[in-house]
Amino acid sequence: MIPQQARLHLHVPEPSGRPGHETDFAYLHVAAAGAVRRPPVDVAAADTADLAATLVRVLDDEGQAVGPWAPPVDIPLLQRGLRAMLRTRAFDARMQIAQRQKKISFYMQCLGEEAIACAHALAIAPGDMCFPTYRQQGLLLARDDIDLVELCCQLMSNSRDPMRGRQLPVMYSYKRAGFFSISGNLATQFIQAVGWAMASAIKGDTRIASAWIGDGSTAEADFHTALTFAHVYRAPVILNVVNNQWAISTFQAIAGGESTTFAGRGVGSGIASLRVDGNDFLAVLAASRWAAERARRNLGPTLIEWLTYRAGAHSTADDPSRYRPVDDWQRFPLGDPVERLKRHLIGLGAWSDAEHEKARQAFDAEVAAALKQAQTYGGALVDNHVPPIESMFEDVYKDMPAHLHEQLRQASVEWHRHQANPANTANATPRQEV
Ligand SMILES: Cc1ncc(C[n+]2csc(CCOP(=O)(O)OP(=O)(O)O)c2C)c(N)n1
Ligand SMILES: [Mg+2]
Repeated sequence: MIPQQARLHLHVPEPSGRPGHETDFAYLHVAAAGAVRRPPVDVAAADTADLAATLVRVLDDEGQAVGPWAPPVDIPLLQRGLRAMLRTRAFDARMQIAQRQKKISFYMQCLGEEAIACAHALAIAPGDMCFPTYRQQGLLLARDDIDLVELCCQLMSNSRDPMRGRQLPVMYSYKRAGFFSISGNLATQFIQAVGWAMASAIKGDTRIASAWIGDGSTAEADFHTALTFAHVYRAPVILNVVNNQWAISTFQAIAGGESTTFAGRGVGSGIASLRVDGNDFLAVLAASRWAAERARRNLGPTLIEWLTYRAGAHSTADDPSRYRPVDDWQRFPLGDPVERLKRHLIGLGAWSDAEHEKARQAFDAEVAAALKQAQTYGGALVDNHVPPIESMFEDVYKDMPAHLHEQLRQASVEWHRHQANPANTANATPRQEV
């Protein structure tokens, strides 16, 4: 006789908190600062299994740098890092307001995650190529050679938009700053980065790539394909997984972070991997340098899971109070990256509350002035002044093929009809969603 069997069922992960009931953050498995070993850069992938399951941290609760991952003290660099985070935060806050004021159609903040991109920017070298997501604006804002006016023009799709209105707002592209054009299709940039790194090695170059992806997007096949290629060819690439707990309204557990870690994916693919406190500027700096050195010394890829929290909404089209407690970020055990580095620098006697406030105000004024100037160049929502329709068809083929000529002709007729009488296409403002 066949024994009676249990009815089969599936497990559907759920977050431990929901609106109106507090999150239990015990699921994060946070280690103490300084507790995790720092292996030599030529460590075997399999020997990082424990590092992919724990959490590399440097700054303790008192703001002291402790343990083997603490980088050598470099006060000017840390001050630069803190300024970069403050600048990023000021830019985000102002652009969020600009969207609400209908000056720009769409925006995505990186509030709470600033340390990851800002510290990484200071750990890589000129010529290296980052393949970011829309939440690594800190890579640009940490630099002093990126014009904020140009960023604002991109957000406004106006006559000075370097992308000429062809990209969604926030989807910047800066070859000279090692910032690859952002893909709206999640995860595609992960394989592009590995391919770029492989090409760099094939050419016998010295430049490395840095790939970026969110927790949710690791569920895409491109993520796993990228890991296979990176592992097989020991591509000189840093594989960054930003685990900010959420993919719009979907909790990270549903992408596979519940019974294992995202860093664990790397070990399983034969890649040396770390799980790191992404709100700890010093830990991000140290781990990024470690991974960059491995890539530069032909020791192959490194996967780093950065643990952080998306403090703001996913985008201006999202309302997180519908799916998570409103005070979640205040209760997040890894705190605020800006406050933590500020405390550390004050402890070193290299910063003060007054300097902090002065820097904050200066960046706010810098951003406000940039936005104001950008507005003088028009914009899709400011004065309906957008790049000419012809620009949609340019820069694809050296010689435009006949079928595109025909499409351009048809589009031009429509365009000029609309320009003559915009009422024909009233409320044409597109709804942006990413
Ligand atoms: C292939 C693809 N699927 C879905 C989307 C819609 N979408 C945009 S962002 C996003 C969530 C991504 O979450 P995560 O990877 O965790 O990154 P985060 O936004 O948290 O930084 C989704 C589903 C998309 N842009 N591309
Ligand atoms: Mg996410």
